[in-house]
Amino acid sequence: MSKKVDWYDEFVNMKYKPDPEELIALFYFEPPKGMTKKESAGRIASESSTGTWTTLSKLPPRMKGLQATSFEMKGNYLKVAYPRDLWENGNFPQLLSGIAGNIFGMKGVENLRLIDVSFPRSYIKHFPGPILGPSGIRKRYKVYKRPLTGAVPKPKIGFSAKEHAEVGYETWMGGFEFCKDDENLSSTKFNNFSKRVKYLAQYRDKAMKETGDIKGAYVNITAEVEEMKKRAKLLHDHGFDYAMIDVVVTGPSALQTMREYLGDLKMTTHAHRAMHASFTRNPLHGITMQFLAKMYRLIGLNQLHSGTAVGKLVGTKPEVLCVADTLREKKITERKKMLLDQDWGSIKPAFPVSSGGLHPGLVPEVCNIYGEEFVLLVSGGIHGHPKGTRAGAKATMQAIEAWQEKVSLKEKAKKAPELALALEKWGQMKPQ
Ligand code: RUB
Ligand code: CA
Repeated sequence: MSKKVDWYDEFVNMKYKPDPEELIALFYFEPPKGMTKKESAGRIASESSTGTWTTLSKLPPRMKGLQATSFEMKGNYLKVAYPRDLWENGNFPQLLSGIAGNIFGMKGVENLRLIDVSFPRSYIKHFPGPILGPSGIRKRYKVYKRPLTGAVPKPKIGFSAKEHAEVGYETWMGGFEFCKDDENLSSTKFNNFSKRVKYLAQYRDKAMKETGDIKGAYVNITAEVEEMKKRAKLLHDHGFDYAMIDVVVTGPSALQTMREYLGDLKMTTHAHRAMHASFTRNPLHGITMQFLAKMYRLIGLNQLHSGTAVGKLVGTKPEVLCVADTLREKKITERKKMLLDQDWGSIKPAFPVSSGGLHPGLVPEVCNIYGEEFVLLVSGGIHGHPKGTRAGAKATMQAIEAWQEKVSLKEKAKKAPELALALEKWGQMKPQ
């Protein structure tokens, strides 16, 4: 009889009852041809914790207690329990290197998707979470009982700093709270970051004076970390309380550093998720958006793009709600195949942000999905208004009012000429 060469079977135990202190991960997985699910499940738990591909001559007794265990399999859904001691306090990159690391590249899986992780309090408490929850942000901006509103000057890149701020001014004057940079705008030859901040501050002050409302901006500081700090400081010096970061491309290590730095300045963050779809979009392989949302809330970002369900980018309504609720709720109860139980303890909530292909005709649908607790971004859908940006923003605010007043857009448009023009152009179209 041949000798046992691997010990993957020691990482599977369907009778195992996890300890409340363990981290529980939910995966979707498919074994490759010729391998059983159990063999594949053993490889997932092994490679993401203490294992290697073959039996070893030396195993100190401690090892047994650090092994992960695949303990529940329902169809292609697998739960794995990870001992708390495997994980360093407050080090999110380390966690990713385990539960979202080598396992995605193993020949022992045909497909693998990390859906969610349930964290014990003892893990969560080493992360700061957002410095302010939505209620704190609402207080700063004095906006209640409706979504906060913002727009990106479009085209998304190409304006000079001054032109950009002028579009921001029109956006603010139309009733929106925020002018937002786009994800690929940082500091370019034609639109220098410092100049943009200077002009935005001037136009913001003018708009505040003329409207009597509080106005802000999500200016994109995305760069190398030390540069991001300088840009955040410049924003702070010009009276801005938000910094925007492209959070997927900069990564959790940079974000943890920036959370500390921005927190000292009492600044909040707007998190753009550009690049997420390269690994969240495939339903069979990769990482879900709700897991990313969980990571960003723990690290302490204040608001995160979470989809529209009706706009130009992929994402179904249940997916959008998984992300929104992960950001907003204090406690989550298991949602089959989508979310695990999670108690957030004292970690504050964050705002979901709905953006991408929206226009006034879609506002009630988006508000029906999210309720009032979110940030609504309408960009092309205001600048493309037949009468321009300011009228487009007004039309969007009128659509929000219609939703609050529970009247149809058509009814509202009778007394709202900007909304009437927007509906004439776009109706309820869903852009692609
Ligand atoms: C929106 C836009 C945002 C995307 C991001 O512009 O450019 O970057 O919404 O997508 P517009 P998501 O309103 O003109 O479509 O929010 O899904 O990450
Ligand atoms: Ca964009």
